[in-house]
Amino acid sequence: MLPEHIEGAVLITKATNQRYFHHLTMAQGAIYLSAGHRVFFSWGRSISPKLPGDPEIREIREEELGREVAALLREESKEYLMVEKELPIQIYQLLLGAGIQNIRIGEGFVEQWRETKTPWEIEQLSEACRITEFAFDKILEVIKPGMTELEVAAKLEYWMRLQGCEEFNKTIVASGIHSAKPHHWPTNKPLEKGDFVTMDYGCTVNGYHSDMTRTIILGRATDRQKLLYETVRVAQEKAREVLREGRSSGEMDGVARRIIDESEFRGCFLHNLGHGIGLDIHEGTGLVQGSKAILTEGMVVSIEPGIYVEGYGGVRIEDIAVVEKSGCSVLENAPRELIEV
Ligand SMILES: [Mn+2]
Repeated sequence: MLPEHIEGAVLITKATNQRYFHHLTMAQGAIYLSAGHRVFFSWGRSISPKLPGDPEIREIREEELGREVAALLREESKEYLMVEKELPIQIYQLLLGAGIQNIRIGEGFVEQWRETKTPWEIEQLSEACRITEFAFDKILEVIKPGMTELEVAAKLEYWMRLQGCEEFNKTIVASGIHSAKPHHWPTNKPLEKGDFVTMDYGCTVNGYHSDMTRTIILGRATDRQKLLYETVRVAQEKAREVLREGRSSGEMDGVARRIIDESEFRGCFLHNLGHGIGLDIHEGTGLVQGSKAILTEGMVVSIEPGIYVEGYGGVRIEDIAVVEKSGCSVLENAPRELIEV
């Protein structure tokens, strides 16, 4: 598991990086990794390993961490301890206090391992996506003019909770002119007939995030609304069709951006096409304008083009997809045709 160039031992303290190894929902501690050891030093709770291959758990008090790590380093004759750049200062002090002198910072090494998802990780992502789509089906049954953006957000979260998700993403519900803001925060504004309603939301299962956006219309769409919607839908579809291993991040962004920029909505796609996703909602390689990063099998990215017209409204359609050798597997398949309710 440890890259060969790491001859020392590694101490993992960042929460999502720890979770990559111990798979526990409620846990506090730090993980020691070396060629010979995988130990989760846990404090505050009595817990047991969750999956085969998870680290051995040693219950300690937080103050004992330095001493425990120093003892393992001595036992294994390791020359140095590699830590993450986000190492909390109180843990740094515990390490120093235990006489550990040779501490090196490893830049994003666990994040690199996390880029390529295992089949188990893809199962967790898929389950989070299933729950997210379930909530979309439910909201379509009840959404109507007069409901507020906050009520829509609360209902989406309610249905995801009942399906057993762990946490929610920051739920965005943006209606009418608010939909022209990619990151609008839901308010008490009542939905009105003729509004675009953009819902960008998701949840976690075993720590793994879904992320989905759908825009619907209340009542009948005007011709301009249809044109705007259709331009985003085609841009998203095109990007899904061409996503595969070997494409560059920037090339992917360009595929969707070109379609929007060749329409009358030129310049209205205000963000990148997508981000990597996993234990963090934004992680790893995304689909970023101008980026030369190459996509490889097992990466998971969002595909989320949008058009935002200030003072008028906007549309975004988002799914997440696993990059494969000769294509991709889209994990969310809620309807993408314009829905008028
Ligand atoms: Mn997203």
